[in-house]
Amino acid sequence: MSKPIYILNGPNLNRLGTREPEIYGRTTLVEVEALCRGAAAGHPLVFRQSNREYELIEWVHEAIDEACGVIINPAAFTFTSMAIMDALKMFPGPIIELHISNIHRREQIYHKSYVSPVATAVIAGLGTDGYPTAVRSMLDMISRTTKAG
Ligand code: DHK
Repeated sequence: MSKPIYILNGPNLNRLGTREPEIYGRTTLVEVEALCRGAAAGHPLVFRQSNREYELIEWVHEAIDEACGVIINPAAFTFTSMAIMDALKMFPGPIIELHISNIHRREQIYHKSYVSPVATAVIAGLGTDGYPTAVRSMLDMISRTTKAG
């Protein structure tokens, strides 16, 4: 059985669909999870959301032992959390940092990510379509590493 891909979502993303739809769109987090499972084509996924920083850190620790890859939308913790950055540093597999909006086109406070320096790749600005895109990219990265042995 393949190890699952962990998809972790940070604060306020539980309000996706009604939260600032002009920035984040009208797709709900439940619908985003379904998009991810569709793109995973049967590869196991663990899909979670929390407004608590410590919980996201606990899930990254869990992923160190359980996951083949991590896709993380740290939301506002992107710009504040060295703790999440330090946790991700310990993850041995590929990490995709994901943002629904193009953070680099937004206000200055959204420009410096603590996660990007430890991520394999960053996806930003594709809207919620960024999630299934990240899943497909993660599957490609995993199959490449598996082939490389
Ligand atoms: C989501 C958030 O909640 C913001 O704090 C980030 C990110 C952007 C997103 O685009 O998914 O700045």
